[in-house]
Amino acid sequence: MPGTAELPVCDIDVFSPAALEDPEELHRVLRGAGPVVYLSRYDVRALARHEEVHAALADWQHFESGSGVGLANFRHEEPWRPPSVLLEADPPRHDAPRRVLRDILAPSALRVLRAAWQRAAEELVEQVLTSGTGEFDAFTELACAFPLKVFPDAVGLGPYGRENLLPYGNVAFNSFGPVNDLVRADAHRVAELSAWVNAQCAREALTDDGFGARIWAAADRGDLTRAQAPLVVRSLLTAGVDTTVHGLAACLYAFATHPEQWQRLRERPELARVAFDEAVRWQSPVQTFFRTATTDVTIAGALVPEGTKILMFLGAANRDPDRWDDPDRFDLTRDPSGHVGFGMGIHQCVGQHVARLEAETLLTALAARVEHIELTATPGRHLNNTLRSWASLPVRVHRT
Ligand code: HEM
Ligand code: OVM
Repeated sequence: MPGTAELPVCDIDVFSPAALEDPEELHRVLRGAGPVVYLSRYDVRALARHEEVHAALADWQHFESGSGVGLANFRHEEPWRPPSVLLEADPPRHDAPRRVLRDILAPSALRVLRAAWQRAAEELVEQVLTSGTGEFDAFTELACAFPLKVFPDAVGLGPYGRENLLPYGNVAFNSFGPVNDLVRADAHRVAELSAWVNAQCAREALTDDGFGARIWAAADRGDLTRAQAPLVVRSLLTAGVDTTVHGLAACLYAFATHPEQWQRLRERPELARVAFDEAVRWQSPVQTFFRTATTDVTIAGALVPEGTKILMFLGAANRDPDRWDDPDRFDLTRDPSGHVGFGMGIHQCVGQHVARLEAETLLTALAARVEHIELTATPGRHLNNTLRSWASLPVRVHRT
């Protein structure tokens, strides 16, 4: 590969089970090696420092998404599904879908959901607290249950097949990595899961009062084409479930392991929002995304040749000691703004207000009812090529 001779080289498989299970040591190695590191295993360059990750994400002119934001280069490889008109598109094609979804998912548009989501959170927490011994799996009972209780209804999905949502997201987030055992394990389900998700994107499959119906109404107005509308619905179903599940799990894990921070939240429940952002910084539920260089471009003096892939380590940037004081500490007194856990620039997470509303309602319902959260066993990780995800979070809670 041209221009790699001068670069620090890392031969670690960054998508190996060991690296995915415990990425922090890898992140230290990558940040320490230099501003641009050559990953020989995948023949790509990588950025792991906050300054370079932030700058590359902000520079869509030189670092495009249209060739795919995974390892696969859409210039040379057939994508596993028609590309996303948001995530995998560049201006000007990105503009119209982005504007439509931005308006539908804006804080002002979500206000009507808050009271119902708050009630749903209170019901769920009451049910978990009264139905057992106070010992339960906070991953399945809270982090999975709550988004699945509120988000599919908000999109306007029908009642059948919702159990496909998490497996489909798992497939989609795995697909940004190499074709490894994680991808092969689900290969037999891809056709069936895709068929279900694609069917839910049709106007007839959606209720007439959800995000999905508003996307179709935008097509009626001519703000989107009729071909784009189902793909924008698909973006919600792909990006909107697993992310919040593992983001909420990150919050619960953070508080279970930082009891003094839980006390702080209980004293000041209005910290729920900053707590969620700090948990997203601290765990980075979405760990990585790629970009592709549109021209020969230099980063910190290192040439990145046109058409080559660059892997951005959001999780490493979010714990860069040159950007954050005591980066490994989960701390509600810090200002986490500037973290890249939701990305940065024109592709920055358009669903972040949805995620924040879920976190805020669930955390305030819990904070009002639970004095302590503690782990009763080591939490289980679920491995995914892109998501820092969970399998279990066994906890004991004490009611107030
Ligand atoms: C984009 C993370 C929740 C929908 C992104 C990106 C990140 C991200 C890092 C940027 C991708 C890039 O730059 O290539 C997260 C995290 C979440 C979350 C950590 C929860 C904790 C959601 C939710 C939705 C959503 C709830 C839908 C309601 C999207 C969409 C994009 C996106 C459609 C593409 C935006 C574009 O390309 O313009 N998200 N997300 N996300 N997210 Fe999220
Ligand atoms: C999409 C999308 C957006 C963000 C993340 C993502 C699977 C997908 O537009 O389909 O991950």
